[in-house]
Amino acid sequence: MARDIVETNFTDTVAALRPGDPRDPALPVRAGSALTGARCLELFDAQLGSRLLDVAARLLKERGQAFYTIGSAGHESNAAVAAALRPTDPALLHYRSGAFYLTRSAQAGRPPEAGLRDVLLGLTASAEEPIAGGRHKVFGHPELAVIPQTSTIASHLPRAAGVAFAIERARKLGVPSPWPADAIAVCSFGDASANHASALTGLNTAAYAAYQGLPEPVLFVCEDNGIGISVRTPAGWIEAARHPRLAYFQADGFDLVETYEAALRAADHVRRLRRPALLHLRTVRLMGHAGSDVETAYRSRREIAADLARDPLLGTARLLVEAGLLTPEEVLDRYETLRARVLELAGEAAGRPRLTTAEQVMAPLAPRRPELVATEASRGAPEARRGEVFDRPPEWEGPLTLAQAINRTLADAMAADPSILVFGEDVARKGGVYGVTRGLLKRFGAGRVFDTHLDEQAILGLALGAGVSGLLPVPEIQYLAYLHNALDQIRGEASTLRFFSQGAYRNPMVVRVAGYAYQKGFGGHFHNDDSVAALRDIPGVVVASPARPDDAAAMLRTCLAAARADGEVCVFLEPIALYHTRDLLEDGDNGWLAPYPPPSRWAETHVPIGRAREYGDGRDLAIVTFGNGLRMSLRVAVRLTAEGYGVRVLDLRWLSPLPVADLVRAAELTGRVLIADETRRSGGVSESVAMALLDAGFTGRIARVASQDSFVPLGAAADLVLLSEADIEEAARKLLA
Ligand SMILES: Cc1ncc(C[n+]2csc(CCOP(=O)(O)OP(=O)(O)O)c2C)c(N)n1
Ligand SMILES: [Mg+2]
Repeated sequence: MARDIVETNFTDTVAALRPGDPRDPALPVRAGSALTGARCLELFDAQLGSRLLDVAARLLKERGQAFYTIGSAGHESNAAVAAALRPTDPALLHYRSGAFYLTRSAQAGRPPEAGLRDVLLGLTASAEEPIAGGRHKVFGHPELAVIPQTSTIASHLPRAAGVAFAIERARKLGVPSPWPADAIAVCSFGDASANHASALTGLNTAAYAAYQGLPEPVLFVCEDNGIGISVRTPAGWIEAARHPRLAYFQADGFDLVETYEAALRAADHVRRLRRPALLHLRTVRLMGHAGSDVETAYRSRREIAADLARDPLLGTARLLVEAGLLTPEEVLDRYETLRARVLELAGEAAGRPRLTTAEQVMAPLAPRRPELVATEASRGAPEARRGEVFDRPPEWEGPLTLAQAINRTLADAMAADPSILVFGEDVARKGGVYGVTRGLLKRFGAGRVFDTHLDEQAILGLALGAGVSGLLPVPEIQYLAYLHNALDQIRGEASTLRFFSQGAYRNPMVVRVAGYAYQKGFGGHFHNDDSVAALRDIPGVVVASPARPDDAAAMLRTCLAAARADGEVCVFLEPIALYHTRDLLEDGDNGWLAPYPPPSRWAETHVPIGRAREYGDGRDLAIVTFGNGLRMSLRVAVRLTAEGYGVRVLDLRWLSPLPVADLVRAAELTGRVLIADETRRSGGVSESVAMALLDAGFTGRIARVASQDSFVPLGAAADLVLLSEADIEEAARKLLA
């Protein structure tokens, strides 16, 4: 393979270096420095290894054997950042942190070639790659505390702040965590990424925690090469725009000694004071942005040449040659020997097996163990861990409203499991806008029930960090509409972790979301969001939609158990309009209340994921519905039944995965299905329900009523666009006629 200018520049420049007098490798590589010659040599090897992986990636790409090449060339001084940390410090890495990864691999005592092999298998998308198993090229390893990151830039910063928070919180609560008690989180990212809302969330969350005196040991590392794809970052921006409450350290990545010393100072600050810091590492970008990028289209030759002259490999080579630790010939020899070996390993990696079936690809998506979940969900506080005493009589309680049932279930779950945290906006002191978390702060304390600052990305980032750290987060999103500006934290982060780590890392969570419409004239669109489309198509995510108090209690137990047992990511959609509803048919009938069972009855009341609930056994019509639609449909069914029609109502209860077997059964028994869907006509739940019936070969009649493709307006005008009881009744009569 022809050598490109980065390679020839390196070898030509090294050849011209003037060797210094030989020196003892045990001594500082430069007078007075913290880096010994021997350690510098080790880091140089990691730097060379990382560079040669980029060379190999080009070769593999040319041969059509690599599928995602984004290199680390120019950023290799991040090896010194790894060296300043411990291999047990949880790391969330930028896609250019290759030398960091190789250094950590060596630090953990793995053979020198192990890290190289990992990366090459990632490039070639081999099923043998140790973290993503051919699903993506990421830096990650279960034994190196490197949590794999997707390619959505900056989306990992909220989680990083969450991991730092969780290191300390798990220790304080005595909950076992994968991270040592004195660990710090490290999180690297690029300079363009530093502008992203999710980056700002991560930095702000850490600063906000520290400002309140909370321990928040996270080291952010901005690898600043001055450009993002083709767009220059204004000179000095990273320093100018840094968060004023984050301790700031900076280093020139050309100089490995300076980088190591700055990283040591920064890491020491974070570890000792348990406070966040930003390490600003100035780098260059060599070999273009990624894959097929042709830099010359948007950068001048002078700019490219200026970066070449600041190749960090040259910086370290010069250091070693001037210190008399290597001659120029020895540097070149080291380069060539490793080059040949890496290319050899690349050839081997290209021949390793790939993923060959959809089953293989999807295996780690959401491996479910329903029996284990049923056992877990039935385990009440009487067998509580850590000797918690349960202070409740063994009889059924209530009857309770939906809000009370959720509150009661949360309290029982928290009493039984000390790893559960409840947090969000206004959930602690106020007890939630609708009182759902009332009393939890008093009972379980501020360590487990707390108000966050006002940022949904931060709330979910805390959950992501807590989830990978041994805790079981139950964050609340105050209104469904507010989930959407943070949705990537579920879509891109939470849902993908098991997939891209083959289950090595999991972020269990139960995200409670108050949602849906029908708030009788209150609030308008943002308090009456009736769209769940953006949640339902995320592979592996469980979407629970309880309508009645007894279902809410059982389903919440199921979600918590599934999160604990299988690392499940669950979104628990609570219909606001039904929180305090008491009646079903007429005032005072208490038809929407339900008794709350004692733990001894939880096994028999268990609701598995993906099982619907049926009301009635009529053979003329099945009304398929959920949420607010259930109450309206039950009222319609009572009227139709009184007229002699055989009507059954099916509450889906789970919007993902849909209870397809129960649905098809109800359809086949009646031959007529009416879908009563309070979400919007386009992209709403009814589309999937109808298609599930068609997919199953159902040949009977299907009709649907849904809300309009509109936002929900203020006041009584809301009723003009929302699914109504009258809509359901009219459509049902038409089907029955
Ligand atoms: C949220 C998001 N938007 C856009 C992109 C496309 N993208 C990938 S890398 C990149 C530039 C990032 O630049 P920087 O943060 O400076 O990192 P560098 O590549 O320079 O190391 C962009 C825009 C992305 N991956 N994610
Ligand atoms: Mg950049």
